[in-house]
Amino acid sequence: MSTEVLEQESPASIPHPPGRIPILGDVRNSSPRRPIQDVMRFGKQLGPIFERKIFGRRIVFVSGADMVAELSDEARFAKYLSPAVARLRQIGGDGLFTAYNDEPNWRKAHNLLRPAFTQAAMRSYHQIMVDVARELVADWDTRTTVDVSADMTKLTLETIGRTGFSHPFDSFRRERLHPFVEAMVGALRHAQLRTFLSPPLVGELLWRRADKRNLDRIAFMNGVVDEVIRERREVGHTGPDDLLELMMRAARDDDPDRIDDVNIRHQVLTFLVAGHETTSGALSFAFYYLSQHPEILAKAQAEVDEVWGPDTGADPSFEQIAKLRHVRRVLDEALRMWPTAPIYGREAREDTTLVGRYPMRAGDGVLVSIPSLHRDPAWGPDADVFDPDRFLPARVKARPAHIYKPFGTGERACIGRQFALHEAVLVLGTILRRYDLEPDADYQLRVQERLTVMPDGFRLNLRRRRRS
Ligand code: MNH
Repeated sequence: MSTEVLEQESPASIPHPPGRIPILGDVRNSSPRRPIQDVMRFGKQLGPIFERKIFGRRIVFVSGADMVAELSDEARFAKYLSPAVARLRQIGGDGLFTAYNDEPNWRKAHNLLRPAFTQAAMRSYHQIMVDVARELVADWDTRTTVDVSADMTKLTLETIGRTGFSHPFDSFRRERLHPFVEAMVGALRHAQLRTFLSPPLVGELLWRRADKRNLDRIAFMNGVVDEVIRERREVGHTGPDDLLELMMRAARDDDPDRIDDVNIRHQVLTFLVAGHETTSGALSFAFYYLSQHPEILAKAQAEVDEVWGPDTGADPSFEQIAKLRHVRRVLDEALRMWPTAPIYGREAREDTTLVGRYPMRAGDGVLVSIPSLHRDPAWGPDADVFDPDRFLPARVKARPAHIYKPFGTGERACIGRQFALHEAVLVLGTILRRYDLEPDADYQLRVQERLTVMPDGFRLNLRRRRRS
């Protein structure tokens, strides 16, 4: 199942989309601007495992609950870098997200940064997250209609900037998104198109201009990061440790896990991107589904009122966040419908056979389509329906263990999971306590893709809640 082998014979039992064309492969009925939604559609047609061949490069997609359960076995499988993620090494290098398993900087950075993701660390970020949510509210108080994805992006960039690097991006003082976001979105889109618009369709030469523009974007992002690092060297740091301080101190102290300046830059860039793009999508989808389900919205508002008390301007405490159980289930369910980092790869450590039927050689990789896994028959017949009560503890326990993977799996699973959940529940609670949400009556969900997924053009109409 090597993905780079030309014209390799494929095991007959793995289906592929209809209309395969010699040499070009499975390029019909596919859109390089919406590769995830293509994969979701093919999964529906072809079942829990299928392959796509794009100019001789064969990619196997898996979404069956039984297969994903096996792939979660860390003794047999490890993280595999999909072709799209491998492209992101231009940005993240051997930083945490894009490192190959055998690159020594992964373990070092993982050891160095793990303390920044403990419960105690979350506690130290809480007030910053509250402050950023307040800035969002101050902005929303002046508006009657808001662009949800754009504003969630402002919020999450601000949060990771301040918590991770003590660096504000002044997002709410800008009319437009920070230029860092524009460069990042452009770079993610470029990586997506570069992966799914294959060379014979668009010759290498035709990419020259787009590649050059992309290098400019990356240079711009590097400049933002270098400024953050330079500021730290000059101004120093006070207050609780942030991500940057953990890395800089290790370098100063000759820690065995110290990483060099180039790798620090890769980590900063990785966290600036991974730490906000996916959380903003998750929040945006949660708001979308809440706006579509008035009874779920009302229940969530009632919970916030009860647990946090009415909106008198008092901030929620750290402990009050995790008490919003229903709000948390809304978020879990939004991440089931639209896991915002929708694909992860797994490779075989040794020669093996997946579910006793699909042979894999050591190093062979497959891609898990998380949105398809999240609609596996094991979820029941109504998997396309938004229903937060699926995440009631008894119902979670009644399901197989490995059918919900919005944060990936194993040692390379998301390090920022608790961070994202704390931030997202805090923001949902803050907004639900203060506003009634109404969608534009004729809005139909469109999902835009840039390796991550995000609602496109979704606006909410806000009204301050009236209390009886
Ligand atoms: Mn996050 C890895 C999803 C929020 C930082 N993240 C992953 C993976 C998934 C993922 C899936 C595994 C990818 C793979 O196996 O190739 N992450 C999410 C989602 C959210 C999210 C759905 C929000 C919702 N992630 C965050 C936040 C941060 C973060 C917030 C940082 C503050 N994530 C990472 C890093 C990795 C990662 C770093 C790579 C971890 C590793 O390989 O060691």
